[in-house]
Amino acid sequence: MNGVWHAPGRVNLIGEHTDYNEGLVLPFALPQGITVEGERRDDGLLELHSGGLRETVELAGLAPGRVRGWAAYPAGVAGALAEAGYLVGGATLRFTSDLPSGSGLSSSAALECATALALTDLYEVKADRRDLVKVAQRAENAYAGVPSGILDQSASLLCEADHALLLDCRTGMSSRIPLNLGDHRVLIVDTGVRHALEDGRYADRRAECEEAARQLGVPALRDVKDLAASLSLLTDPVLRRRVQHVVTENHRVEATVGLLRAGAVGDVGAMLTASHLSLRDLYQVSWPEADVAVEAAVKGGARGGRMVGGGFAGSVILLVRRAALPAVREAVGAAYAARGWGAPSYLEAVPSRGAARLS
Ligand code: GAF
Repeated sequence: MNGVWHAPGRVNLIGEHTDYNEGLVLPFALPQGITVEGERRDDGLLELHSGGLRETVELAGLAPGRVRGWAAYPAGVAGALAEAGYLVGGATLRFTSDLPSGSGLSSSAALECATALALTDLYEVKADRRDLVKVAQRAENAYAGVPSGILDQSASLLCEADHALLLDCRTGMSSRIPLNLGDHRVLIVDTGVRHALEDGRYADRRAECEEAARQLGVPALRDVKDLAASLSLLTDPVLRRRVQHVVTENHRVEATVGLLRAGAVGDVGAMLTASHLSLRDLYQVSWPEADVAVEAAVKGGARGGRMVGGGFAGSVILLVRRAALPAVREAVGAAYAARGWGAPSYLEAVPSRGAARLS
C-alpha cells in the first residue's frame, strides 16, 4: 500500500496569539506546503526522508523526548496517533516542501498534518479531521516541545479553496468564510528573518496570558468581557498590554468577518494594520523588518498589512489592490535598501484547499 499526500502551509488573515487564549482565528490555506510519498512497511519502523536527510525511528516505545530535531514532528504524529488509539504501523515517508521553512507560514504543522493523513490512510484508519488536528498539535507540543495552539494544524487540515476558516478555539466550532478578494491580492513578504518558536519567547507570552487570566479569575482571556474594568484590576503593565491585545484582536476577527460578509474587502486592510500595531506595541512580538515592511507598504499604497504567526521572525501579509502591487513592492524594497537590508521575497497568498490525498 502506498500513496502521495499534501498538507498546506497557511497565512492567518487575522487573530494572532488568540488561539491559546481560547479565542478566534481566521486563517486560510496556501497552495504551497509539504508533500509526502509514503508506503507501508511491516518491520515496525518509520523511515523518514527529507532533503537528503534520513532518520529511522522505532515505533515501539515511542515517547516524548525520544526523537529530536526535524524527525520529532513526524515521529511525534505516529506517537500521538498511538496515544489516541489509532493503530498505525511502520512506513517509509519521503517529504518534499515548496514552503520556505521558518517563514512563519507553518511548515511544521504542514509536516505533521501530511504525516497524519499518510499514516491513517496507509493503515485504513478512519479518523475525524478534528481529531487529527489534536493529534498533530500533541505531536508539536509534547514531542517537538513547542507549546503552540491549534491554529496552524486546523488551517492545514480544515481549510477549503477560496475560503478562510473562522475557528473558535474554545469550542472547536468552525465556519468557512468566502474570501472574495475581487481586485485585491494578499501579498506575503518574507522578511528573511528566521527564528524558532522553541526559543522561549512564544512560551513566555503564553505564560503571561495564563497569569493574567489567573489574576482576573477567568478560565482564559477569551472570557474578559469588560476590558476597562479588567485592566484596572491588573497592576503589572506587561500583563495589561497582553490582555489589551488579546481582547481587541478577538474583536478584530469578528469585525473582519463582518467586512468580508459585507463585501468590503478593502476595509479589511485597516483591521490588518490595527492588528499589526497591537502585536508590535502591546503584545511585543513584532520585529524591525516587519514593522518597516508594513509601514512602507501602507505609505506605498497597500490597504493594510500585518506580521503573521508567532512573531519575532518570518513573514508579513499585505492587502493590496492588484494595480498597486508594483508600487508597493517598490516602496518596501526601497525602505529595506535604505537600511542596508537585503531585498525581501514575495509570494502571492492564494486561498487554497486543505490537506488531501493526491494519489
Ligand atoms: C504560532 C503557533 F503555532 C500558533 O498556535 C499561534 O499561537 C500563532 O503562533 C500565533 O497566533 O504559529
